[in-house]
Amino acid sequence: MTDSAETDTNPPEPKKLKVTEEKEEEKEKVTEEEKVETAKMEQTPDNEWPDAWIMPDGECENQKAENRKDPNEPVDAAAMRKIGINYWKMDADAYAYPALAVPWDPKDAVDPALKQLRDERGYSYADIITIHPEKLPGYDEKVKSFFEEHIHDAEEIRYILSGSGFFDVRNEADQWVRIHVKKGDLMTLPEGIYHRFTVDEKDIIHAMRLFIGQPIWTPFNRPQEDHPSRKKYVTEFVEEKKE
Ligand code: KMT
Repeated sequence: MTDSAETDTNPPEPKKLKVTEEKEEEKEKVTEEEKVETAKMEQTPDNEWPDAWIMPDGECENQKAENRKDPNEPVDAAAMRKIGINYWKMDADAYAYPALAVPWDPKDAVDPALKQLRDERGYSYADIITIHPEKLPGYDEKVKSFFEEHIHDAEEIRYILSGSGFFDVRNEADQWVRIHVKKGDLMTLPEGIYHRFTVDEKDIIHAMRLFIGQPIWTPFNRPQEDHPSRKKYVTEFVEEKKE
């Protein structure tokens, strides 16, 4: 028997085997860690999405009131997702934010969940707004203009730090869906969706507004059927989702 044959048939030394096993374990551990790092931040389970309902047809007398139908017609998370809404419940109690900061660099985010969303979705700008008669110059005109039906040529991202308000979005049947946002709600509206915003009767909301790149706040008031962002929205969420 040659030396090499002897080596081939000999069982591997226990020490070496242990080293190999440890390496394998290490490899598995790294892969698991990598998986955690690359896992996308899951949206919040359906039963924790904000309360939403169909509004009655026609103008509303008081935009800050709930404006529900009688009987109420609730809108669930699946229906909101279908028209392009994304939603994450955040921990707004654990971190403090100023009442007003323009701009606020999302690189300064200390909340790991906010950091993850920022990195995954490319948010590179943020500011903080407080809508309240004593905190927002030109409050009355601003509240009126937020409530004009409009679209944007970019995603709208709002993280509610405190207070509450209503985002109204048009569904595929062109009805108003009223979404009651509150502290901890981080919601995105897709580019091109018809929408509007109002504070509720508590008259105060404190929110972070995030943006990919330089912010463009320009609202394009309805009708905007020929606007490229509207066309994109209709193709993606109205025509494709028709059953
Ligand atoms: C805006 O563009 O400033 C708004 O959407 C106002 C509402 S922020 C909760």
